[in-house]
Amino acid sequence: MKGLIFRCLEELVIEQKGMDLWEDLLEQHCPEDRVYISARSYPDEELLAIATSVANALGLNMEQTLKAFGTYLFTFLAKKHPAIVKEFTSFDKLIISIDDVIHNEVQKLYEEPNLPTISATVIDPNTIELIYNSPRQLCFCAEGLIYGCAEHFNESVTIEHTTCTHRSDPYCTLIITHG
Ligand code: MNH
Ligand code: ZN
Repeated sequence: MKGLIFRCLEELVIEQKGMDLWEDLLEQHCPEDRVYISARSYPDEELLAIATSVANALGLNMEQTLKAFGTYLFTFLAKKHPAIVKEFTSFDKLIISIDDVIHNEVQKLYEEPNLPTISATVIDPNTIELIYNSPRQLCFCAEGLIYGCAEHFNESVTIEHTTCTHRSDPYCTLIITHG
């Protein structure tokens, strides 16, 4: 996972719980003197280990924690890459372009990013079916990103996670109902 993602988690933890907890988490889970550089890659296990401790500190489960993190991550990414997000004038236009446009741009900007495969299909004017597939199984983070995207466009959404690799399905299906 890119340092950028760790930087976002750092910002969230410091904002919610303070610098001392972040320092403790680094000490517990990382090699000495760890500094996250946005464009560099760091082990996925490190992110998961930190996120597990964050869940404990917040008294939430992993699913809730990854959703909350994903929601925060959307705003963070929109701040770091304003030009990419500004291409889109509505929630649904952005969602159906995650793979072809957004993550395609990310491929050009970052060296060997680890991205999920996402395909989104418009079912009707208020419904999008999104298929998420990734060896990292961060589907709850994806859900959070979608909630964050909805907030960005002042839309209200509900998400039904109808298939899930965490329940042994071959991929995750998110049925998104919006505005
Ligand atoms: Mn995107 C990683 C989903 C919008 C840039 N993105 C991820 C991951 C998920 C994801 C899930 C975690 C990796 C994985 O699952 O394998 N991303 C989304 C969704 C939306 C989205 C559902 C919109 C909603 N992503 C965006 C936007 C940007 C962006 C907007 C930037 C402008 N995403 C990234 C980057 C990574 C990432 C950068 C990290 C890649 C890496 O660590 O190697
Ligand atoms: Zn899932």
